[in-house]
Amino acid sequence: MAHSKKISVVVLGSEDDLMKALITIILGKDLSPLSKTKIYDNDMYEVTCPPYTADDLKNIFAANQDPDMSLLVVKEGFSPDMVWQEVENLKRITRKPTEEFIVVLPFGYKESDRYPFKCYTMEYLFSKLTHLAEDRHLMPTNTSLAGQPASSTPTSPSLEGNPSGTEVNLVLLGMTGTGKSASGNTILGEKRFTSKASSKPVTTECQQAETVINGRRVRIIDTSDIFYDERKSSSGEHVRKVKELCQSGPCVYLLVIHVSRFTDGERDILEKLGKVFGSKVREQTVILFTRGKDLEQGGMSFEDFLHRCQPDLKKIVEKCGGRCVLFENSDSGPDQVEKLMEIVDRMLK
Ligand SMILES: Nc1nc2c(ncn2[C@@H]2O[C@H](COP(=O)(O)OP(=O)(O)OP(=O)(O)O)[C@@H](O)[C@H]2O)c(=O)[nH]1
Ligand SMILES: [Mg+2]
Repeated sequence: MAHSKKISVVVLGSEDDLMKALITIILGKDLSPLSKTKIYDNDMYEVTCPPYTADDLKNIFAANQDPDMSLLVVKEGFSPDMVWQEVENLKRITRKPTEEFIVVLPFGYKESDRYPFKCYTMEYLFSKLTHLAEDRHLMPTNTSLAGQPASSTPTSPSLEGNPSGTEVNLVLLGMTGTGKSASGNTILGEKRFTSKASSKPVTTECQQAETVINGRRVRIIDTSDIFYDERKSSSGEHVRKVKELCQSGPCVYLLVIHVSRFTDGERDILEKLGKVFGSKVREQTVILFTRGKDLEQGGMSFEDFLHRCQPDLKKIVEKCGGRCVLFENSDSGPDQVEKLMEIVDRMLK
């Protein structure tokens, strides 16, 4: 075990049972009875759970000037306004900025723009904690948080080299405006990438965000349209960044295509991708069609669409082994992500 500084976490709130449950999961050990004066720890994390009074809060933040994470635990059915007031109160007492306090959403809650405070879903919190520990080289060699195997062996961007089978990089590729960022947000279950209607490219830098789906750590890599202006040196730079991010595990490309707008520029997209990511790219690609509602409104099923679509598009689907999925990002139900992950799981086997 390395001798790096442990990750310090402060757990706040008035819901003792929930706070105890959270700390138990973080540390992987029973804390009975929960004491508010103790520091609980294991090899990676150091958790404090101070009494929820102004004096105690002042003390803990004075003693522990810079905790890595300050979590506010709330219960199911919480009122966003009340929680916001609580965060403001914490800010006032501790003199820390409001972003310092992360509200931990109860299981099953999704992050939403309507919350006026910074919040994490449980899954996102645990992936964040795992990453902090990895960055600080605190992870044991074969286990990570919540018993998931760790994943530090670098591999080339391929489907192989994933001994643990618990992680995957999903790279969103495609032309500008097709819905790459929107699809990334759908997979993440929260709005992390900027997605909007625009006459010029919205995403100009490669970005990443992580989630956990069915126990698998999924890193979403959102890209700009790498072929938008191939003459620019930035195009090569984007490709380099994507390849670098994909070193950490197996990689599946999601080629995003607008279901009712297949353009000339997309006809030879697999060949173009082959040139930059290697000839095996089609074996690693799933076609992700967006705007599923367009088909619904036209009274067409996805199967009909695939059957009747333009021959060039049909060829692309065939070259990718028929692996395709239909998304409607304006109505992001879990089914579409489940279908995608079934395909991804099959590819990784
Ligand atoms: N109705 C509907 N709109 C969508 C869907 N997917 C994307 N959009 C909209 O299409 C527009 C462009 O989406 P983005 O996610 O920004 O597209 P992008 O591929 O990331 O674009 P760049 O970042 O410019 O490369 C936004 O207004 C989205 O809301 C979808 O499935 N249904
Ligand atoms: Mg984008």
